[in-house]
Amino acid sequence: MSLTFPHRGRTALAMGSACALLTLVGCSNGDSTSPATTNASPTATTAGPGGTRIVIENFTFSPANLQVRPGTKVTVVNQDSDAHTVTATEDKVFDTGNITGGATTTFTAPSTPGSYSYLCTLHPNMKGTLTVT
Ligand SMILES: [Cu+2]
Repeated sequence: MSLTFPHRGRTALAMGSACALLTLVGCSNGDSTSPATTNASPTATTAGPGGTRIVIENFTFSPANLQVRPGTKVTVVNQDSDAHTVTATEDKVFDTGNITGGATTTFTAPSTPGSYSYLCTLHPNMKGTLTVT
């Protein structure tokens, strides 16, 4: 049974170094978390062109004049409780149809540059302009 004593000694040493290693690993993990969080910001900025949107609130389109690139997907958020539409005045080159209160929809901007006025067919006094450049 003479082996018992040296074995206990080694175990105590191994545990000591294991604790030191865990501390080091814990520190480096904490550092690597920060750059990952920073990377999320450029991704959100890249989504900008796709994040183009018109908000309808209090029977008003906002912004009243939205500039987009040809073929951009435009999101329309209806924050009113009434239904609204975003309908191009000329030839209905784009038309969301009825957007029920609180709903969100999308339409694709024309591929030809120009200034497109639109209105809400349910409330024709609601007007806006989509400028494609
Ligand atoms: Cu309306």
